[in-house]
Amino acid sequence: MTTPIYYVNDVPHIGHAYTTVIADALARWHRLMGEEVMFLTGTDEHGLKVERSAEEAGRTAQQQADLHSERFRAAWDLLDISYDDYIRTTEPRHHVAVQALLTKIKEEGHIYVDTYAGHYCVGCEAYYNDDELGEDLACPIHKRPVEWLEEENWFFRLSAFADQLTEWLSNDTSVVPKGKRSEALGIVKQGLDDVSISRSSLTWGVKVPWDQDQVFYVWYDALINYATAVGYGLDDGRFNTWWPNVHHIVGKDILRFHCVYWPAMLMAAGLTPPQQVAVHGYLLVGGEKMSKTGLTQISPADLVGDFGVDGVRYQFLRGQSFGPDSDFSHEQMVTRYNSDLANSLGNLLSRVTTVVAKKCEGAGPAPRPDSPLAELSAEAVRIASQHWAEPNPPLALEAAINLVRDTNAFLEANEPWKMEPGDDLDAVMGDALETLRIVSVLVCPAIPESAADIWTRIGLPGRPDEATVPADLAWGGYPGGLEVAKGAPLFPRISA
Ligand code: ME8
Repeated sequence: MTTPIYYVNDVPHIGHAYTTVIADALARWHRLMGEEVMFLTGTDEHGLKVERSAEEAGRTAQQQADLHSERFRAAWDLLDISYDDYIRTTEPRHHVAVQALLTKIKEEGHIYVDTYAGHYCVGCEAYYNDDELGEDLACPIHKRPVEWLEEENWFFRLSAFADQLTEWLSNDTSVVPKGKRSEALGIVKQGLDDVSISRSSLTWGVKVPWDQDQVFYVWYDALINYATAVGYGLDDGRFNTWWPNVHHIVGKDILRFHCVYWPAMLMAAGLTPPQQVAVHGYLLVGGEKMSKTGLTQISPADLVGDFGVDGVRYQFLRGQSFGPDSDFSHEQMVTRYNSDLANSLGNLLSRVTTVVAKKCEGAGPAPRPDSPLAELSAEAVRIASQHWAEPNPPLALEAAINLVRDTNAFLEANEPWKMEPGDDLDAVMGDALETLRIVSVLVCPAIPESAADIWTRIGLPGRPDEATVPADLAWGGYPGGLEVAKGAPLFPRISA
């Protein structure tokens, strides 16, 4: 499971955090499923953009990379990102892999030398055709004029892979959601030009092993990070145990690189393309894409101060649809937090723990095998599991929160707070405790610490992320007789 590797020309913002939290939740879901997961993130440290930003800041490129790479890592540590490896493209292992993979592609006859001239956007680190540019030759993403670049470069014969790419893209799990797969197919159908993969005007990069005057163009170095991290060029045995079972999570701005160039490079090297590329839309702030070069920067740490780590994670996973662009605002975050976390999940936990303390002497009763909640729970598990796997986190979480709402409605209908021991009190409370147990597992990829807190408060040993799915999601797992603790509100309401 991978995130893009982020450029070290600036600090992490919530657009990066959005992708990283999604990838983290998916990695956690696959671990729950008992799969062996290697979750990779890191930083993209070469190229003109990084070199220039270092110059502007009065640092060497390496100093710039060291500083910002650590800032990304700190942001991910703050957001409870469970990465197994943090790759930096300036590491020796990565230089080895890039040189090995591109040498292999050259040996296969897919790399040649030619002269390149074209309009280049340093912000995107990409060439554009004239018809892709706006007025005054402005980059469509950065809205700033592009530059003219002309030099002798090494080229990758991308044009030779149109048929193989079309075949790969006709498999409906290769790129998801569907609209993004159609977009990738459209790019291939429009016709593919060969691409320049090296630069002679730059020194901050991985050296072309057969031409000491050139470094690889940053994108052809960056993409290979995914292979580096599982041992390409250094440990074939390890590489072969992981490849091609790779799931990339990326934003739509880099669809072309991940759904066309990267699979073609792999094919050219005789390797299998990725199992899946999942492409999401942009978070928009005030209708504008938030980016490091835009004005609307919001740091993840600011939001954590207001909503807590899990509050922020939940918003990224539940508040935005997966695929289309969507608006992001503080107001919307408050509304979502209060309705799903404070008023639904937090409220359910508080009601259950209060009644068990008052009326069951603090010991949680066991659920009924034929509870009216059993079927609702099975349905929620089925829907959530399907959407976690798709991946579509907002729909997975919607199913889990719907089960919470149903359980709250069940309590309101039964009013256990008015019951006396001997009534159906134990049965009702046992049923509600069981849905809390099941919901903790369903939501733990999204809000791991809060889910663990619920788990502990209802007396269960260990943590929900140690559960085995689907076995532990079957109705009836809450054993009864456990000590239930009433604590402080799990998600205190936030005023707008
Ligand atoms: O492109 N909404 O790095 P980058 C949602 N180094 N996601 C956003 C976003 C927004 N407004 N803004 C950024 C690069 N992102 C290359 C990648 S991979 C081999 C090399 C996220 O630092 C989204 O995932 O510009 C996007 O694809 C990524 O940040 C771009 O990060």
